[in-house]
Amino acid sequence: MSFTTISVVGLGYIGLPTAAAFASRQKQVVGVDINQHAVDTINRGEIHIVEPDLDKVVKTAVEGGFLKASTTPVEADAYLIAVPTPFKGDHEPDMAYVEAAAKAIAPVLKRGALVILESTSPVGATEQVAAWLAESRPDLTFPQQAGEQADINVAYCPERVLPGQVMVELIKNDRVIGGMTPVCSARASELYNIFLEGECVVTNSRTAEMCKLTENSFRDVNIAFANELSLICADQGINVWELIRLANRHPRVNILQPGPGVGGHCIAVDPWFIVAQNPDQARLIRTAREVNDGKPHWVMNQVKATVADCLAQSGKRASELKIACFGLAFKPNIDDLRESPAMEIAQMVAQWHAGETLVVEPNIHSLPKALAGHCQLVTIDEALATADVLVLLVDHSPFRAIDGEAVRQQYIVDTKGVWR
Ligand code: SAJ
Repeated sequence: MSFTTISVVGLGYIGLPTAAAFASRQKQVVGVDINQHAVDTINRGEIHIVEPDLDKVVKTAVEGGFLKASTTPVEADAYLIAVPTPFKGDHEPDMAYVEAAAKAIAPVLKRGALVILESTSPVGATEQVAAWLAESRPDLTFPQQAGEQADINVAYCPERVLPGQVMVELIKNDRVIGGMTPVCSARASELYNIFLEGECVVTNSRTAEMCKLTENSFRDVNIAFANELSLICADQGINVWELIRLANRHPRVNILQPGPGVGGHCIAVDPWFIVAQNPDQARLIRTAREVNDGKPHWVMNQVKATVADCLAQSGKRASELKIACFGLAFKPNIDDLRESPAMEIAQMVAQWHAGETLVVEPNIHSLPKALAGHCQLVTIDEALATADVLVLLVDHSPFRAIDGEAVRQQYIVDTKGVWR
């Protein structure tokens, strides 16, 4: 059976671009979300998240009648579940949204449908989804009961797109397809081939689940190595950026860049899923998380030491001193402040500092609640003209473009090596 109607459950950073990609290939797509505001916004042909080029694709799809949003699931040939999987206080994965999504689509499932889990999940989550569906629909058969003959096919296919480049990577990246049976994988590949230019690489659901967690843990461990080097180099009086540049001239060395810590909703979260399931084996992965999570506190100590130097040299009182934090986003050239180490550091600075804390963030128009009232949002020029201490937290392009001559301050904490 080919796919005419497709339903995407969860219209966030992954679900909405995916729904729009299918709709742009003239499939009838219904996006489902519990957020009424998101549903209304999309049905007006607008978007509620920031991602380059997504607005145009959604507008065309909605105006063409191929994409609509709803708060209630409808019957479809294929379902993609793309809801959040955060972790709980103890770093255990929280599967409540996935469970709710599975239980919401179960009543409208029809024989022959394909269900795909895309959300980053612990190993075994796809089998769990199939179990929840089977529990709600004893009238249908599922792969764990009927194998290749099942009425409903179930697969895990992780998204791997980079925020800021979603519309390109969604189409071009290869896709890992983890069906519960070979038939499930074949049908899932057929579905993605509707818009995919990359290749569908087939495996089973547990390997596909682990593959997604592995990719982000690989990056986390490698960033932790760079962050650990930055601590060691600070103690040894060595410029870590020069060191990494030199080491990377070796043909088999490719060290990533240190920074204020690791942010975003993926790399700082996903490794914990492996740790939670394998606490005794995942020692390196756990330590990497701890190294990266500890970095903002180390940066804060650098700020305190730099301010102490500035006070001693200038003879000013702390209340007379202005500290300017450059950048709040979780990585360069985006406006996303969620899970951002730069935000965490700016908050620590504002709470600790007796004088004024300035913030420069060219990608936002007003300060988030956590900082409003404690800091002032200013332009690059204002900060450079009035601040005593500069703290560079994100390497946004406009910060990189600042002429070295314009930086007259000698008290600088530069977490990205921009003003070295
Ligand atoms: N970072 C460093 N040093 C580096 C590279 C990154 O400190 O050398 C920091 C960034 O500043 C940021 C964090 O790491 O705070 C994460 O940024 P990122 O650009 O590495 O990744 P994300 O979170 O935007 O997207 C990742 C991607 N995963 C990989 O590259 C393995 C993306 O492909 C995934 O789809 C996404 O996670 C996800 O949704 O899982």
